[in-house]
Amino acid sequence: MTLPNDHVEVVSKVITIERHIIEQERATGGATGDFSGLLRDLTLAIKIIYREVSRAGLVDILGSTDLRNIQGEIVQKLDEFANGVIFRAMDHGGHLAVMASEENDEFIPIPEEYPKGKYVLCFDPLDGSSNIDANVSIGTIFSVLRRVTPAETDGTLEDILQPGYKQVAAGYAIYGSSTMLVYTAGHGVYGFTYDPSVGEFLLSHNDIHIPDHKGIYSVNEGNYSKWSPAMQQYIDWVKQEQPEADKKAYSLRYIGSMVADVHRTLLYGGVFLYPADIKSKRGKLRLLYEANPMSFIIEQAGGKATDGRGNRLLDIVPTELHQRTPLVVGSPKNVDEVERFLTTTK
Ligand code: AHM
Ligand code: MG
Repeated sequence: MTLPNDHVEVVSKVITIERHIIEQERATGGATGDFSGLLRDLTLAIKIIYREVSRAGLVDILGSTDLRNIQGEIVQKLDEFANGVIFRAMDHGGHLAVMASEENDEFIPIPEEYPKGKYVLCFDPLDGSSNIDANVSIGTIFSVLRRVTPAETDGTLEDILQPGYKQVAAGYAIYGSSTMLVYTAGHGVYGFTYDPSVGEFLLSHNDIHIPDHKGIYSVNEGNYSKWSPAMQQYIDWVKQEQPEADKKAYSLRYIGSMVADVHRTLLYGGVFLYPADIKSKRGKLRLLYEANPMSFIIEQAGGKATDGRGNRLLDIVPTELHQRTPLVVGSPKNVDEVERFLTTTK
């Protein structure tokens, strides 16, 4: 079997994501089936989103929300569609106390008629959706926390505003040349590739480890003039011939779709950055729906995730639902290099 790199183990058995989750739950003890039930519901939502994303070029569902389809019904934008699918797949299973989505201004309560569970789900239903028209990979990102308010009551903002190190699971689906689901429940990172002919996500990337270092940087360099001098100096430095290895300058890879940029970084190594700048003083990406889940995955794969100012992203205590944060994630040595510039250069 050809592997994307030598950091991913060969998988010889056919293992569905559902079976993998159940086995992991058993191996780590305390399995009630609740958590595997939650991820099963979420996997179903992801399959439905995949189906619509893969049809996006065929049917006229792109563009503004007031387009009408052939039946004269109002057509939804794909990110709103994805948001609705996740809500409808997750609201009645009895696993969740409350949800929060990048698409909703307020948190999303579980409807009155359904039981309230012990978990909290934060998600970005379709990240990078501005790229859909160009067939660029986009994705769904999710983060699962344990509730902190009393069992069986309605979940509150307090359940959602927890630091990332409290996550019990996180993952993303990437809708690309193939569709993959990558997740961690705190015991390593596993990747599953969707086989549309059987309708299942099958384990393809067992126990993913990010390379220690790679000469790749990934950032929107169009923001250069708005960055701090320290950030500019780091970027100037990666473009110089490096004293070690093959002496080459770093390669730039930037897709502009976080799921795709982080996925590549996870498999090939390097660093993905979205720093603060003079216009966006707290960066662009959201802590709860983007930074925390990706940081959990990157750390579980042996990487690092910081805000570029010496702070581990997973330690940040959120104060707002849509809080943004500067972000530096990737191979541990690459992140250290960035930190060295950002914390010591004037
Ligand atoms: P979105 O949540 O509105 O899709 O925005 C998030 C996206 C990320 O996927 C990506 O990393 C970033 O925005 C790209 O931003 P920019 O266009 O400024 O480079
Ligand atoms: Mg997003």
